Amino acid sequence: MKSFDRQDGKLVLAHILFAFGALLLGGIAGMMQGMVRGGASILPDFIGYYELLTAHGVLMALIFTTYFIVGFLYSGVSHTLGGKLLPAARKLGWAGYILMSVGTIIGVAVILAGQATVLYTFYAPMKASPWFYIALALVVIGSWLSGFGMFYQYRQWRKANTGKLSPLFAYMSVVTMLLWQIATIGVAVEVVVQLIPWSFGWVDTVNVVLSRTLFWYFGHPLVYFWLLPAYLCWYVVIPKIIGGRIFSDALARLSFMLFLLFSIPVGFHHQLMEPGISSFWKFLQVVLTFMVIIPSLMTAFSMFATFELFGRSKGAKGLFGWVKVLPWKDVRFFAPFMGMLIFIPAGAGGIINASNQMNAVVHNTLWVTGHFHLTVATSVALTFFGIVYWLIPVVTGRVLTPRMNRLGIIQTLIWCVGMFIMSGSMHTVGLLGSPRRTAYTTYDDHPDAVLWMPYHVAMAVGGVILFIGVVLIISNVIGLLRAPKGETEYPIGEVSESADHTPKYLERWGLWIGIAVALILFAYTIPLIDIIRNSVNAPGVRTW
Ligand code: HAS
Repeated sequence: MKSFDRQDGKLVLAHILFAFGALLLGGIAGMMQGMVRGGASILPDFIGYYELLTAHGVLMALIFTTYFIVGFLYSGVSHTLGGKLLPAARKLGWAGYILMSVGTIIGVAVILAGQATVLYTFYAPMKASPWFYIALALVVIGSWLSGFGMFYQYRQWRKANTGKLSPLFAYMSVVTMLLWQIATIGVAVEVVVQLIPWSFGWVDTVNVVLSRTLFWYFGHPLVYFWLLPAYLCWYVVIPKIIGGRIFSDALARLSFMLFLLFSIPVGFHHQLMEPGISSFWKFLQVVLTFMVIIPSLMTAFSMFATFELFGRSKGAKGLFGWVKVLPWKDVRFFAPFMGMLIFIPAGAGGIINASNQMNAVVHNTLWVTGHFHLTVATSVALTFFGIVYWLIPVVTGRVLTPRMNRLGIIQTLIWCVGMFIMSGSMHTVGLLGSPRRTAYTTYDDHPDAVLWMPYHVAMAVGGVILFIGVVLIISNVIGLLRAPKGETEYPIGEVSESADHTPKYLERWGLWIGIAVALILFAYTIPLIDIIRNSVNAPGVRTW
């Protein structure tokens, strides 16, 4: 077993540790805001509910995820594409890390100074300090550099290995970063062309519908940028951990390519209830939204097949006999598995959101908050937690001890219980009409609002349990850094012998990028022309 390159290990570890630092700060903010919403007045004078909500959203949804993903993908790119990053790829990785970190520090400082209480979607016409937008731009540019580093390594590998199929991990990393690069163009244009000049006062007003459309052009693929690294782990790593095989390399690659095609031209499903976009284009993007469900269904099928084939090879009988032979006591499997299991109701919630009539019931209610806590904060986060139990040992030359493994299982269970209570209450009270993005209020004791209160208390209880989960995962990360020295294998699964071979066209990037761009142009050109022509401009407001 070849040990992980030390220099590359430092780059990966720097990203992972930054991610968990953000998780801790974001977790503190989350617990406090949950308690406030549940009716406890615990906030000191110098910080408000919405500042905390902004810090929570930015740190958890944007910073924790991006750092973790870049670190994780770099690890696999280094391991599978030659066992070592090329100097240029490593330099780009560090340059990206530094830019993102400068951006994060400025952004968090501006939020805590009360100059950017605009929540993580920073909807105009709420206007933050220009430094908030500049900070975001730095984070995005930093992540681009990291993506370029991975593309460079992949390109050089392919030049040196003409005709060979690239490793699945690297292929999936390239798709994920490509999706990110194409998606972030939207938010970059919004921030650079609209928000920075407006927040500096160089222009008086902002086109609100345009800014939200550019945001959601980015905002929906953003959720798949979170999801794809989790899927990567399910497809590539989990088969190895359970001792099975990847069901089909071709299916795995095709599902990732379908995400590249269909995850971007669908942003309007976040704007179904907004004026200024014609119903035809909303309808079209909802159809494309239903297309993007297909690769998730393919992933579910593939995972079931991997588990079942493994179970049968161990002599499991009956329809679900294979369930019994899965390695339930191994946290590297258990945490991501719980993520998969919970993704079944989480994904079903997404399908509900995407349907226009049902969106009218749930939009802007706590149901949506419940939805994204199940998807990103459970399915994705639990998978990321499961990854650290082998990734930190791999890059630091250590081994996972049985005690750490047990603590990991306990952490996973605590997370699931906390999320069940919190997200379950959010879904239910959302259906009763309780709005999202609001601090504690009983609306002058309106009978409907009074009915919501027990659920808000339950949300606070779930939030406190989740915070215990945050503390435990942080202490587990520290424990892993101090684990006994030794060699841990980087778990990369092998493809099942019975799988069909992978067609070469899946690696014809020009073709796939071309189709993706064509779909984007088709779904967005005319609506954008309409939005610019009939622009609804507004001056900035500070609601805090
Ligand atoms: Fe969503 C809002 C639609 C998936 C995150 N979503 C959000 C927001 C976030 C978010 C953050 O159409 C709020 C944004 C904001 O602040 O306003 N979402 C969907 C759809 C899907 C979906 C159709 N969302 C996600 C994922 C997220 C995420 C993934 C993060 C990672 N979402 C919406 C819509 C809205 C929305 C509307 C706007 C709502 C509004 O009005 O504001 C689909 O991609 C879901 C497909 C998934 C499945 C599940 C497949 C199951 C699998 C597990 C297999 C299990 C196994 C284990 C193998 C069909 C793969 C089983 C083993 C056994 C033993 C049983």
